[in-house]
Amino acid sequence: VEPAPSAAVPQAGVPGLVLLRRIGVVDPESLDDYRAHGGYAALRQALRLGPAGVIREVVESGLVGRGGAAFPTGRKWEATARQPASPHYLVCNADESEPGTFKDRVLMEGDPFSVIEAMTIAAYATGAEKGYLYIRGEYPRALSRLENAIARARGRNLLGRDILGSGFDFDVEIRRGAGAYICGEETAVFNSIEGRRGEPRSKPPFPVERGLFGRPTTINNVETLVNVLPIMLMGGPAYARIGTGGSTGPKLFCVSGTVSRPGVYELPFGATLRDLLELSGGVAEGREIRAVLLGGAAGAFVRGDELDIPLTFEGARAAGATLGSGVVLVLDDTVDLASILVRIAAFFRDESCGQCAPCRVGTVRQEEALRRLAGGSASRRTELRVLRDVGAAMRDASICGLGQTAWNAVESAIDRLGVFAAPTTDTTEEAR
Ligand code: L3W
Ligand code: SF4
Repeated sequence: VEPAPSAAVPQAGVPGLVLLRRIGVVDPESLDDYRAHGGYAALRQALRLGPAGVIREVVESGLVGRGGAAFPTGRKWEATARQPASPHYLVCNADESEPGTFKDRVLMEGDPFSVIEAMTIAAYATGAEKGYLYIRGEYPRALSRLENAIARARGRNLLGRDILGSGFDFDVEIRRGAGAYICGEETAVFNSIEGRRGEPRSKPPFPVERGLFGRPTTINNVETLVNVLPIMLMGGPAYARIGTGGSTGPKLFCVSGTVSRPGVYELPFGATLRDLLELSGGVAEGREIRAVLLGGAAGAFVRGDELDIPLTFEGARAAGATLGSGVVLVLDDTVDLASILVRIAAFFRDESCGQCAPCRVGTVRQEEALRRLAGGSASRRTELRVLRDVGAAMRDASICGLGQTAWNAVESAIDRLGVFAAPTTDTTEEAR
């Protein structure tokens, strides 16, 4: 049974929210209700600004991608818009599969028209007449709400030919993934839509030059696109005043693990990890936070005494972590960290597409070494050396982000949390 979006959004209905403001408030099936709550005012503003004006506002907003890599959205849009080859495509990456990530699901289930409106604005700015929304196969409710939103938008000339009499044509087709994490990698999304095996392509060329069907393509995460609506309504410079100089705007965080109120939270960039954990109720009375996994399986652990880290891209980087797509997995002192590491390693081994050897072999070797360490039967020094060697090979030589980041969380658990550290009383050669 899928929980209602409001159950996953403890802040639902709280005044002052930007991205979550309609969640739990608007009827997600009704275009009239969406419009009554400010829907489609952003598209009208975009049509007034013209494509170049829209891109200018997005550049000035400082918006960067919310899918994990934080690439400047305005630069991406500019780069597609100036490509002479045609047609151009727009792809919304809704294959939300990073373990611990569920923010895009909340947006799609609770405010589906906003995703379609934002895609329309992005297509208008970048010169695309056709958009694809690639959605994770395990999100049936989001799928049906988006299908409904597309049908209703078409019925009111908000999709299709000559949208609102502007001369701009655009329509959206939905494609479903079939359960593979790697199909969320942007070039694997293209292969999957094209009917090929969902494997990443080498980059460059970047999608802005040669993307879907070999054509210039803009691909953005759901949350990235939804941020364009407030940018249109308040203007880029005003949006840029939310957050910090290096990380502008509001951000959705997916809080899970041993907290009392898990769910999706919206905070302006710059709030601290402690602020976020207070909002989500913290850990149970008498328990302590042992670790927080920031950025998901591809991210890094921080310790329970590092909660003053600012939740910004630059703050996370300075602390040797990453915000990734907004995962905040909280682990109290009852959790067996070694078994969590084995699960993370098993996930990467399972999800590797097998195309390149460093990742195909490395993820298997990493899991094996962790299982031996967790079982306590191994030579600690030897296994840690295996892990470091394999981790370096995956990071340096893998084709895509999966292999490049598969060792991040394990490395941070060993180096920062001291998982598998030799007991101080054990002075044998083996332990050292
Ligand atoms: C034009 C250039 N475009 C880069 C574009 C590129 C892409 C974006 C980021 O994601 C992250 C990782 C994990 N001209 C460009 C350019 N671009 N240079 O910018 O590119 P890149 O390659 O840095 O990152 P990526 O491979 O797209 C890797 C995260 O994704 N991740 C997990 C994702 C899971 C979710 C989810 O569940 N919602 O997002 C796994 O690896 O954090 O940082 O568009 O084309 N010169
Ligand atoms: Fe496939 Fe892993 Fe290579 Fe990525 S790094 S292409 S997932 S084998």
